[in-house]
Amino acid sequence: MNAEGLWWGSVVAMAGGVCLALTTGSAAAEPVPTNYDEALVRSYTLPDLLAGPNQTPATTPQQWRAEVRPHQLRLLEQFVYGRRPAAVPVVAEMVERESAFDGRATRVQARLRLGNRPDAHATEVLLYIPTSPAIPTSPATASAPKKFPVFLHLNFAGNHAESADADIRLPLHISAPQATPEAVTAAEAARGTKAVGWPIQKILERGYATATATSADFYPDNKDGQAQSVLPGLGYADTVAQRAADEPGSLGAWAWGLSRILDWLVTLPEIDASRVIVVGHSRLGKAALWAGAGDERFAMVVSNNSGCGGAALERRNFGETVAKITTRFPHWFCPTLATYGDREVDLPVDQHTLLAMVAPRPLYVASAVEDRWADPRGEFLGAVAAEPAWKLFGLEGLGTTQWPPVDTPIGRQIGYHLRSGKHDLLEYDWLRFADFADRLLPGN
Ligand code: GTR
Repeated sequence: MNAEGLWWGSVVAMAGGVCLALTTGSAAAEPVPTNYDEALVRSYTLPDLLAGPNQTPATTPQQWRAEVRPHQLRLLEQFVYGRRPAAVPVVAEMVERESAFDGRATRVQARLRLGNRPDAHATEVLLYIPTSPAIPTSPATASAPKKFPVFLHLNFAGNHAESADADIRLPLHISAPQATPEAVTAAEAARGTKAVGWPIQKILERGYATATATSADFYPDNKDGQAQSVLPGLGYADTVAQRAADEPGSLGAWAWGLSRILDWLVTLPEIDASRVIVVGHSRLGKAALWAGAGDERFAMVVSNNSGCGGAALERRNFGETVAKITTRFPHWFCPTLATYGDREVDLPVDQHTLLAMVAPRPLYVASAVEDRWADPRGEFLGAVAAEPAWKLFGLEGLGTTQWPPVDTPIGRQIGYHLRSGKHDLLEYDWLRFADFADRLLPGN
């Protein structure tokens, strides 16, 4: 991806190195080159993620839960992601339930109306559930279906793009009456184009159900998407520009949507409500982390290449920065974050704070060695810095401060791998998530 830069304002040389003080200048200035040199990463001190509202650090899980975690979560709302919208009733319509993959799975397509109003927003979820063992283990269990853990992720381009299966329904905004014939034709042409990022049968073979919905059902990913998003109906502004400083944007809407899908998943007899794992890639990895931070019903949280505003520490001036991301994507975060574009060091949080909101649940952070824009070392260091939250519970996080070799998964309660290759979500990643979940979320 081409990184649009910030405009040169000034460069301030400081003792011990060069600290690039980037300020937004006139449009005439040249874009600031993105820093990919570790030697230019400024030294920084991270905010104490154990500090409560009175700055006294938590020393017990009880203090964490009662005071510190709520305080840190409020800071993340106020300075980064915006207030978390309230839940609404989810009204589910089972559109289709069919056998799939030669009987090895059941495919479910369900339409979830997000609220009681007939004209409320809706999303369509595509879910695959492994077929229960043919022979019940005992008469007692013969009637009760096996309950499966489930991976849940939002997708970029529609459920139909995630698999070549011709029976997968087009996104709601494409199947709507106002959709143009060209849009329908384009959507049909997109069938299966993202399938490499969702190895459904491999996930099913590992004993996991797997579900997805398109992020556009909650917030179309563009700076003018607010009006068509779920946010106005939840009491927020109609446009990005009209938002109050701590109002959510698309990341808040996507995280909210993941929780609404969770509301439905846990009602299904074949799904183990105690083992719903939220997964996200890149911008949707930022959303998955924020969903897992705000909704502790998610048993495990997985960030894949989430980068800036995801797992990567913002105080590092490496790859994408707060100024760059809030300039290119003004609709993603709350407006306040953009005011810290050149002064991340003044934020009362950093991304280790976000990761720590998952504690003591299992957290998996995945990087890719060629994904420099996302700052893979910064994602690893975010996980290292989040460990004190797990330590409060007597648990180890990564268990090391050594960045591992490529393709060498590590970690205890926090898992991590640095995959060879580029910014992507691949079968290798999914199978490491399953390995980690096998260990951390063993079934009954
Ligand atoms: C980039 C953005 C990244 C990441 C990525 C993605 O344009 O700068 O933060 O979110 O998109 O979502 O693929």
